[in-house]
Amino acid sequence: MKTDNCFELKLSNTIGLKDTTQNIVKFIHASDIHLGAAQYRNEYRANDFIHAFREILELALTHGVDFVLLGGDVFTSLEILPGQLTKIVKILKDFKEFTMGSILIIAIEGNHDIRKFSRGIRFERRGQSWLKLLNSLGLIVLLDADLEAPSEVIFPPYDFDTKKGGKIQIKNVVIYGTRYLGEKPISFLSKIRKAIVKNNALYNVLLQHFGIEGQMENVPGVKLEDIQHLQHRVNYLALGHFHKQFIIGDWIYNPGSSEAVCSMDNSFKRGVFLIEISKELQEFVKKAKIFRLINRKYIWETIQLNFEYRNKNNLENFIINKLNSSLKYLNCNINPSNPQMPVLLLLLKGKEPSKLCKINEKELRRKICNLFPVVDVRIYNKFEIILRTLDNYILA
Ligand SMILES: [Mn+2]
Repeated sequence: MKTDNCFELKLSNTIGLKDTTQNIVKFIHASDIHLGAAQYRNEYRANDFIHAFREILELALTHGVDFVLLGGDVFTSLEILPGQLTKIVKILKDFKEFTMGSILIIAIEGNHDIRKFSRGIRFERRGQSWLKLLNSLGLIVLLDADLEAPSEVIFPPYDFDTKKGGKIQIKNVVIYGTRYLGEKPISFLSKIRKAIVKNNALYNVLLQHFGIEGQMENVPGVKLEDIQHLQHRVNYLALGHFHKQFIIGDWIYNPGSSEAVCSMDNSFKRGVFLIEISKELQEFVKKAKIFRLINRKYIWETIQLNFEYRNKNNLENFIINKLNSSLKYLNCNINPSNPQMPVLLLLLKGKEPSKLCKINEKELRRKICNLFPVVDVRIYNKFEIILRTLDNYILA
């Protein structure tokens, strides 16, 4: 039979068998996929985010997991081009068809899923997201709590008819989730804690989109001491938000972004977690494995400008000649869709070119991409700061 199912084509021989007993539960925990990132700037880079998403689902298949958790920021904003969304829907449809709906993809909304800045107006209060669309199509399970309700009822079980709910049970694991709670989620956390049912026969997972203070330099987060109280009722706190991976106290897990959303992400440890929960002698035992995804390579090049360039052609020729020798080692025979073709981060240092030959970043980027096997270029300037003293002016 002919098929165009992307999972069947690639994985027909490597599917992991799901454990059918109630005693072993496996899941993938991923976050911050940022689908739609880079879409206006570079199509290959935009596709990298979709590839990372597909790779997560492939891991779910090869390891025979029971479900996949996505800790928010599945999309990078409300703006997504139709071609991108079509690819994402196809992947999710193929996955559902290939698994016959047996591996649920459980998600919450992150701050990016509801974000749009258009003419300076934030859009988030209107409550729309692409995750809501995917949920209404039956392609994912989107969890959210009714935080206005009394705490006993804020997490109704997910109903597959109305496609609404705040928790879902799979084997003996119960997953609770809420949308992004804003920059200060602490005010909601005690209500959430009260609403989570403690039952020693069940393993509780709480899916949230916030960071923990101190895990990323200069990025605000929730204080660890303010969430310790959750540990009495939550066995596994599944986070998203910070793009840098961290694990705290063997119960707080943040996988990091699946692709590098900005060049800084490239320096972070990131990936996904494969978690296995088994019940031995009435106790839950957790095993965690970390997977790195096949991401696009990044390379840095620094070029020193030794004098103040006044002619644009000379300046560009100098940069291109320098790159000609330093990028010689790159493989020219690969396709830009291959993640081995790198993104070039170009740092210009030394004397700032004269105002007459200001670098046109867009133009230089296009030239470099045409001449070298790099998929995209980012140009950074770190020119010397010249203090203009009275003497300078007199000499000039
Ligand atoms: Mn994010």
